Amino acid sequence: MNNKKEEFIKGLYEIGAVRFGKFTLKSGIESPFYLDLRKVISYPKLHSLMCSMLSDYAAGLDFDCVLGIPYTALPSASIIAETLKKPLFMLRKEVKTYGAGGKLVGDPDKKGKCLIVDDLVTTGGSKFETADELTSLGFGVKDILVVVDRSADAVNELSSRGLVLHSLVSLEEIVQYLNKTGCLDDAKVEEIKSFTKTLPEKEKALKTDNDVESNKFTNKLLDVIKRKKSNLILSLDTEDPDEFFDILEKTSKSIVMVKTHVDIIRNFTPDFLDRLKKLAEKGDFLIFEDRKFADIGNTVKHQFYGGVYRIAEWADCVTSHLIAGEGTVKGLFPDGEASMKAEKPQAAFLLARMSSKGNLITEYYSKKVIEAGKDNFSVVSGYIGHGKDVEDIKQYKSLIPKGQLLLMPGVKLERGSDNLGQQYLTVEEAVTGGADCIIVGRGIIKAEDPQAEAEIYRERAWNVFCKRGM
Ligand code: 5BU
Repeated sequence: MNNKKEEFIKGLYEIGAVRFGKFTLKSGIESPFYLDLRKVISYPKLHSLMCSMLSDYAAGLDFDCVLGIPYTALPSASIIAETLKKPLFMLRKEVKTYGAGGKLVGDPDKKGKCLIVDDLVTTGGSKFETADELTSLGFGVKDILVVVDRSADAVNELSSRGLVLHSLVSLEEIVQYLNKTGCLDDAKVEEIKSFTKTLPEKEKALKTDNDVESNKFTNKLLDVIKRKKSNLILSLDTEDPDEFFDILEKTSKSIVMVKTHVDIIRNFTPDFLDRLKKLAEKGDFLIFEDRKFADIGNTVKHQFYGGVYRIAEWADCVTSHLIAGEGTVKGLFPDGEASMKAEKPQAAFLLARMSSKGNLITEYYSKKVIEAGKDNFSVVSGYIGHGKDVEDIKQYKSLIPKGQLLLMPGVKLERGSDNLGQQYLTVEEAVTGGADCIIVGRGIIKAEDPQAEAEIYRERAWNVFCKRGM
């Protein structure tokens, strides 16, 4: 260990940024040590030593700009940027509701490969979040530089998602040095060692305990998502049955569901449904009829089970408004939970927000839909939603109960709109914000090669989804 490192560890110990005893972590796990670097900025000599070590390390990395994760790392990031003459950026913690721009502070024209700086790494969670946000804003992200790596396995966790973690000192080095200098006895060193060894298991157990329940249809859909490594729902909006099957056959490998508007199909015959069902089985995808039910329960019941289309006989799930109240969902699934016990579980997705410009849905209405969906958890698998930007979607997603899903239409590779009010977010914005599946229509079916295009959408959504986690 070099002198600078030893001096730095000694400094951390002296100001009480490293302590030993019994501490309860945020996760509820009891830890034999405590690390808190927030104090360092109040000790100019120690802070300047830390920043010079960070700048020396960063000088060996390849990056165009620097960003510190708020708040502790903001002063160090600005000193690194100043020392190495690189542009500095910040991401606001809070959402700005007025004026121009979103969460990014800095000149967007200066963005490039960004070095993320932070004080500690514990699980890597906040680093993934920041990396995703920066990527969705058009930055390149590879290197993350932290002062102390106190994690069990963050280097590998991060590298499995394409990120490289660098740290000035590890917990092991801190313990080693303090043991050598007589600040820490051997018994305590052993206690810390065995604590860090068993930490990943403890964290995993905690995660499993908290695993959320979903209804039977949601579980079925999640299984297809995992099996096919896809979050793509194809919206096959064509009137021509031949074109419908031609595109569906070509794209079936890449999708988890096909979304139909069965009432737009020309020459609709029972034959159409036979072909569709067979193809769904062969291609391992589900059928999603975007019927947008909206009437009183009794009428909806006839519309779902009867008429020409007999939707209940072939659709795995459907969309529904809630403008007429919960009666609509009761009309769709009069047996409530019992309908999930059927061999083929079926469910509804409620329209809590829409993608079209000027739609009349208010925040109040949207919240009420989610509340009612929560009360009908056994037959409501989630919601259709959209948003202005990543932050807006994140806020909306936070209202959705765990175990229910957010499906998002109005998605393309680039932002934009059509001339009838449809508004498009990018795949990255949708999934980073919290969409569990994206619904794509014209982006794929009007492409020159729908098969290749579907694969592009699948891959882009899946990559972000894996980085983000459920
Ligand atoms: P597009 O071609 O990707 O724009 O098609 C989007 C599909 O999603 C289309 O079938 C719409 O009916 C559907 N949709 C939507 O675009 N926006 C919404 O808010 C809802 C459904 Br709900």
